[in-house]
Amino acid sequence: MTNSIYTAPPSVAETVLPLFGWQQPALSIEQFGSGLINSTWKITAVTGEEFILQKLNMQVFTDPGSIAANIQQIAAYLQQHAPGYLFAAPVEALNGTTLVNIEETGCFRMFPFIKGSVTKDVVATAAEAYEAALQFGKFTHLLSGFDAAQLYITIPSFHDLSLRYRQFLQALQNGNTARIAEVKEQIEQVEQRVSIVQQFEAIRSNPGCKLRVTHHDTKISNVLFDEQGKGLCVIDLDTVMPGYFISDVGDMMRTYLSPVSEEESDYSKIVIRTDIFEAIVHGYFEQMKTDLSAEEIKLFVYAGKFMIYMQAIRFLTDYINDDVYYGARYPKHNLVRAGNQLVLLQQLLQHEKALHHIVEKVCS
Ligand code: GN1
Ligand code: MG
Repeated sequence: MTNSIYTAPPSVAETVLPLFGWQQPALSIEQFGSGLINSTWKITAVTGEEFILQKLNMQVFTDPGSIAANIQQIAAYLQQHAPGYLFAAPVEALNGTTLVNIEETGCFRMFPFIKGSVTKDVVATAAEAYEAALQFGKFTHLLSGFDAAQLYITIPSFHDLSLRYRQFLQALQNGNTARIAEVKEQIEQVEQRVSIVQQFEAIRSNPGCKLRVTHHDTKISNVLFDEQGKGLCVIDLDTVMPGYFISDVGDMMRTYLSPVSEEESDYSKIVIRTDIFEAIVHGYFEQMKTDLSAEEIKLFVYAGKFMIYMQAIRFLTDYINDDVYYGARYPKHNLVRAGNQLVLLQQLLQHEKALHHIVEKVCS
């Protein structure tokens, strides 16, 4: 369930629905999904039709119009070049746009709920990981002829690890001093692994590493499945921007490899499932193998280090900054999340060699 400190009560939805032409109140409004940033509801109309309503977090997405414009460009490209691809386009409001901005309430948009589609919160099987990786690979692959530079940057420097590291150092200067003293050990662990930032810098200046249309939030709940478990498409396109493949592959590794999520406080449950890793490699390569350069393929395992390390830094920085970004449902929430990611990183590093062998095996 969402913890979101930004969650608005369903009555807000009732103010919004008339702006989308609804003449009768919804039959039901339920909170939906587990995102940390936006608020999401599933809404059933009196006709029985179902929709997803979302309130955008405008502290994070300061220019929602840029998201709508990106979605529109992508939808138009896919309609022309991949007409069979299922694309969950947003619904038009009465004012002709896909976003309604209600002063002092927020910015809302709506999507039709795709009938028969199923979402998952955790990766239970290798088959699910394969399907999801194939869908994220397919998304980037289908858009390989689209000029990524045309996309608006919806969150500047979103996956810029060097910037995240600088923000962490800044928090050590200006953050909550009691918390800084409390997390000394975690700070040391982050500092010890700074070579992950240096490797990112090398990637940025390597012409063999290409900027492509990248999803930037490849958790399993952003894939729609059919009732037989086949992947249908990806959703949540708010952070689709030019990026490196390590963002998408890395976030799959971060969120699929362990059977428990970043919320788990019993760190002994954090383990690396190598069969799930192999499935990610198979699924992603199914679509992307010929798009990636030999240099990029060598970075497949680094992708996981990159994303897990960045998420550990982001949670730890937020803890030091009194939880201003992610919010917290209990006092040490972001510290628990940061510690979880640091353990996950340690586990990944222990499996590094074995994971490289899997990539080589799948490639040959
Ligand atoms: C946020 O809102 P959600 O859960 O989809 C965050 C991601 C993090 C994730 C960690 C815009 O995503 O980058 O990986 O939390 N999105 C933004 O759970 O900051
Ligand atoms: Mg998201």
